[in-house]
Amino acid sequence: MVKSNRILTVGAAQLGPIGLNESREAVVDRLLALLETAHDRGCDLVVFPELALTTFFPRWYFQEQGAIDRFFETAMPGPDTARLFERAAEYGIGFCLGFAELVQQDGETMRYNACILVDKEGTIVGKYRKVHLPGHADHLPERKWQHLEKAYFDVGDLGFPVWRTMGGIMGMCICNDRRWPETYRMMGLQGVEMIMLGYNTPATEPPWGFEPTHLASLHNNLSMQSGAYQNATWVIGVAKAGREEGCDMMGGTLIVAPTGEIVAQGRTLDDELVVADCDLDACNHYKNTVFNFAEHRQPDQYGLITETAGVVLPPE
Ligand code: CDV
Repeated sequence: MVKSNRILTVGAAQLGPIGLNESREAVVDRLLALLETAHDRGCDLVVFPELALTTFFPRWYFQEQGAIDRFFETAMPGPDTARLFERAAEYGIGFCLGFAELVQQDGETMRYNACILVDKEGTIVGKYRKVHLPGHADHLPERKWQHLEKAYFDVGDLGFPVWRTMGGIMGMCICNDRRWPETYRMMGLQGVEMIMLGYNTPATEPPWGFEPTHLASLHNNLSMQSGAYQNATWVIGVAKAGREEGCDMMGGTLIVAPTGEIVAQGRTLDDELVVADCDLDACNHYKNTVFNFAEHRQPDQYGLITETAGVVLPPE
């Protein structure tokens, strides 16, 4: 058998809690420590979680825009993140980083829950802005924790692109996006071979109401394993975990193979690097057989799919 030369050693860089007032400098120190471990373990690529530079700030209601904007980056790399880019390039490690992005577009200030893909030379090759923003737009004082993503972020405007880099076809999404089959399918239809995603998921109190801890973990795995299998792609899912300012965040960082199997998994609720050798050629088997889209998909027969976002019930 010919050995694949498309093996990427991937480090899923789970983060433990980040305090509300933890400085960017302190957080970047933690990212650099994980990068150092990734270097020692021979990683080609490191994936950091959603909003990896700050606490998960949408859990608080802030009235002043300035109190919200302090969590956003206006440049990438910026003053705090430049050393991450430099060290990663020195090591020849690519990375995916989630952060809050503040940008001027057509004379308007826009705020996105974003992530970037940086190649082994330190160049940003891709950007994704979160499309499926969960939670609510209004302050809900009866809730212990807010989930104000709909208030603090604009809906992502970049779709679900993929990029040819690091020897493969790479894509990204963020947290709640992982629960939606459309996310994976949009990238699957572009031949994606590795989807990188970070998440901040409460262990028991999502915005849709109380759930036993085992369901948070079941739905996390179920979504990523089915997305991987049905699109014959690797999925790297990376948690921000642990008790963050009193809110318990689930861990469960996963590396999922195109078979849908979990090949590596986080064991802690803290900073932890989960490593696996991911053979991009392992995508080929299912892409060429059961999920050969060109041969087996039947878009003409998918008549129930409509242009509206919601459900269209059949006539009574
Ligand atoms: N940050 C997220 O997008 N969190 C959502 C829920 C729990 C609000 C998630 O789907 O995990």
